[in-house]
Amino acid sequence: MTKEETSERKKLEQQRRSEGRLPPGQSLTVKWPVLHNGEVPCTDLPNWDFRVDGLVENPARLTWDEFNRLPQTEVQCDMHCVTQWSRFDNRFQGVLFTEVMKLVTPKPEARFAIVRGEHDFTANLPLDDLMRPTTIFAFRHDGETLSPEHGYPLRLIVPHLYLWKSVKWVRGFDLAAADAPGYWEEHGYHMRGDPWKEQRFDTD
Ligand SMILES: Nc1nc2c(c(=O)[nH]1)N[C@H]1C(S)=C(S)[C@@H](COP(=O)(O)O)O[C@H]1N2
Ligand SMILES: [Mo]
Repeated sequence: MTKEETSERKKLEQQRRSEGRLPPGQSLTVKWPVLHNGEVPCTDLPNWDFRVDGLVENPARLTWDEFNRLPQTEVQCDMHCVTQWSRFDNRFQGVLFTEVMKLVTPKPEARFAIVRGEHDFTANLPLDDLMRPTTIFAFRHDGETLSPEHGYPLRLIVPHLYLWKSVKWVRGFDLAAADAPGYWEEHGYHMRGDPWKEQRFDTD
């Protein structure tokens, strides 16, 4: 980064901080870093499916074409990563979580979800967090198809929680009555992960 870029970034960071948009312990990034465990999967769309299972009256399975036919919208949001970067004003295009929930009838005791990605990656989230109107299954970022390393063909985005909850290469979710740790939560990360409360590790 040049000196000018650094001072420009610092200025923007100060501005976001004063607007109350930069959570504690975070700094601003303009680039979009890539972080995940394991290899970027190679997706075969004809064999791709999206499943909703667990505590639902009627489990759902959608093919790629069926998922694409669900109503789509755009969410503008900031992203906060536990590795201390925040990226502002992202536009994600896709299907809201609430839209997918219209396809199933959750049982009354369903309060949590385990979201599943390729290679058995999972993240646990309270259903209330997923039901926010900004939680989206995204196909595109800023109008462009998601790149493979950011989650192509489909990625969950939960803007108000740390980004490890935003499962890349997402393939579905299971509803549950009790909270159970997902992949990073098994490795010491927080069960909820609210950046405004700095819920980084299970000890926070
Ligand atoms: N399927 C899957 N999704 C994942 C991960 C992963 O290992 N596998 N890592 C998470 C973590 S720890 C982070 S910080 C974000 C990073 O997203 P980015 O690479 O698009 O910045 O993806 C999250 N989603
Ligand atoms: Mo992460």
